[in-house]
Amino acid sequence: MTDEVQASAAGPAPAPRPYRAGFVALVGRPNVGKSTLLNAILGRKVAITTPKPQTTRNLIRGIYHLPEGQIILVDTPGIHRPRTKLGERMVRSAESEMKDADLLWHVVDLSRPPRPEDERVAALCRAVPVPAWLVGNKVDLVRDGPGAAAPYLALGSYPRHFLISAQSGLGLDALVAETLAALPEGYPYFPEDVVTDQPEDFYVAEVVREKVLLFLAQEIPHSVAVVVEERTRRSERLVYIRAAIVVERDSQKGIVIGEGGRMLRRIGEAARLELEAYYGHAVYLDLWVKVRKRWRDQEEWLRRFGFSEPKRE
Ligand SMILES: Nc1nc2c(ncn2[C@@H]2O[C@H](COP(=O)(O)OP(=O)(O)OP(=O)(O)O)[C@@H](O)[C@H]2O)c(=O)[nH]1
Ligand SMILES: [Mg+2]
Repeated sequence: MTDEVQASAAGPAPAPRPYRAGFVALVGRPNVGKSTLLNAILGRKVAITTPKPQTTRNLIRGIYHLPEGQIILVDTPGIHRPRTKLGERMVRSAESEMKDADLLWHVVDLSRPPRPEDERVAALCRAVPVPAWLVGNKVDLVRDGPGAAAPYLALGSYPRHFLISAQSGLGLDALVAETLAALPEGYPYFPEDVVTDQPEDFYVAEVVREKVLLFLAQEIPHSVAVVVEERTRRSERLVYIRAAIVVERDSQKGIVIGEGGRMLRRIGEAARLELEAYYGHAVYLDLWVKVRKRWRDQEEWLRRFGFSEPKRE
């Protein structure tokens, strides 16, 4: 009798929450803040971010671990009208990722009105049988968030929408919590200590490319690839890295090197400092500039630089 009274006073024990796991593709036009959002949720940098459009060129998976589940965030290249084979490949990789996801976040920049590329992304979201949520980013830059989101909501039929700032962190908790609740029940895809699927050399190359994008004028960055040619541990406290900055024309090589080598030193210094923070010890960064004529349109170079043709079904 006493037991019964106690049981009813405490209420029934809550059912254990099921474990959920799934893939969320972050899609949108260039420069809306997809990579910034990925890093903000993970709480560490796995993708480079810059104020220049078409920063991200590859699919980058970041795994967010929670006690009740695992959200695999897939950062994708911004969807744009491509002018090179590289651009075509970037856009195709983003588009093909959409149908494999459990959920799409159509990320938009609330501080700007919709552009044709946003309309294109909205159309792609409608075309796949995967739910798409509108994620209105950069709400820190607007006075009237709902007003800024309205023209974007009119582009498609989004069952949910969120106003967030990847930069300040506003709104991210709700986005993450609701996303987890929408994922299927299942088992973890990745072990708990894995935060990204990117190989170390890729990350190192990306850090160098980020500095190139930040320091060089508009057109050149798009012509640049960075390849790590050697990474050797010289001691417990020192890693040696030799990387090539590949450009498309001799004139660009001169600009990347700069007067008296000044630009290359600036890029190298900034990248080295960041890599030292990443490794937690000294890094010897050896940068070279190479010319591979029109590499962005040459199959062989695209393949060598890691932009293989995405698999077809
Ligand atoms: N004010 C503000 N700026 C932001 C926010 N999120 C991103 N940014 C800035 O927007 C710019 C683009 O950010 P990215 O994360 O590189 O954009 P992206 O969508 O990944 O771009 P692509 O890789 O080119 O497709 C950077 O300068 C960011 O600092 C935000 O919430 N508020
Ligand atoms: Mg990006």
